[in-house]
Amino acid sequence: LAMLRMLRHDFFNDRLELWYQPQIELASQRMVGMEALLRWPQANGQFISPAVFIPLAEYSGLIIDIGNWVLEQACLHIKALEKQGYAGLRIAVNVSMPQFRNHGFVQSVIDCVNRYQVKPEYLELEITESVVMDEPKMVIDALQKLKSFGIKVAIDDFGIGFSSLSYLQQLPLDRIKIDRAFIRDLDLTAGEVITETIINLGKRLQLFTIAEGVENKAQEQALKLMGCDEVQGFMYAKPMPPAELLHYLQQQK
Ligand code: G
Ligand code: G
Ligand code: MN
Ligand code: NA
Repeated sequence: LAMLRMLRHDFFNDRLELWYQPQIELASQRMVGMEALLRWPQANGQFISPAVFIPLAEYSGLIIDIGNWVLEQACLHIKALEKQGYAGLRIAVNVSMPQFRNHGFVQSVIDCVNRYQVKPEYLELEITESVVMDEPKMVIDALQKLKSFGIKVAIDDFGIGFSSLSYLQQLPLDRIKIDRAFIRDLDLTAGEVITETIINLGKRLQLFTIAEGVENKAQEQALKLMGCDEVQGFMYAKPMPPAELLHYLQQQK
């Protein structure tokens, strides 16, 4: 648990960073939003992956404080971008199960949006299938409240979990994020069929679709033909700190 102690220490000493990865609308090729991704820098210049420390934070309960900080940073970042002439960009924030379980989660999200006077539709929450399946009723209830306030909801890593498709109708979703495993395998029949099926499912349910992990032109072209709405991946941009993101936006002009 040495790592947890370090994480707690670094978090309370303001050493976690929130980076942003652009999300691009395929039709216009314009950046329309970004995903916020935690980074934990180490003294040696390396980073410990969130895939490693988020589970620790979840198990210890630290994720509640970290999650609130992430939401706050995201709201501050939306406002900062607005002031710099980039209004209308959406920020997607990953939310994990203990945050939903925490009493007052819904209100704390709404308070955060109000405190920073962010348009609620510019904030999107990303939840995974496992969060939904863990406690469907509670999660659906919480999401409905957030949705009626105007906050957007995306289902993350879609297709690799064990969700029942019936929940897709009950969830107040706006967007499906197609897991990058299917995009990686787009050149194989299985990847192609699954990706196309998810995009068509989105169309029938009137949900936007975004493909994760897009790394090359062939994948982009295939997704365009299938009618996918948005893309995110190393081909466009890697996750980057706020100053670098601003630079990226300036170059897009
Ligand atoms: O950025 P990277 O690929 O290293 O992220 C690895 C995992 O960590 C992803 O599944 C991502 O959803 C998760 N993650 C990154 N930032 C956050 C965060 O702020 N909150 C939560 N709950 N998960 C995050
Ligand atoms: O699980 P989630 O979708 O929240 O995780 C997003 C993670 O995917 C981030 O850690 C990010 O670094 C990673 N990622 C983003 N774009 C690409 C990509 O094009 N290829 C690969 N392999 N990973 C990516
Ligand atoms: Mn995500
Ligand atoms: Na994902």
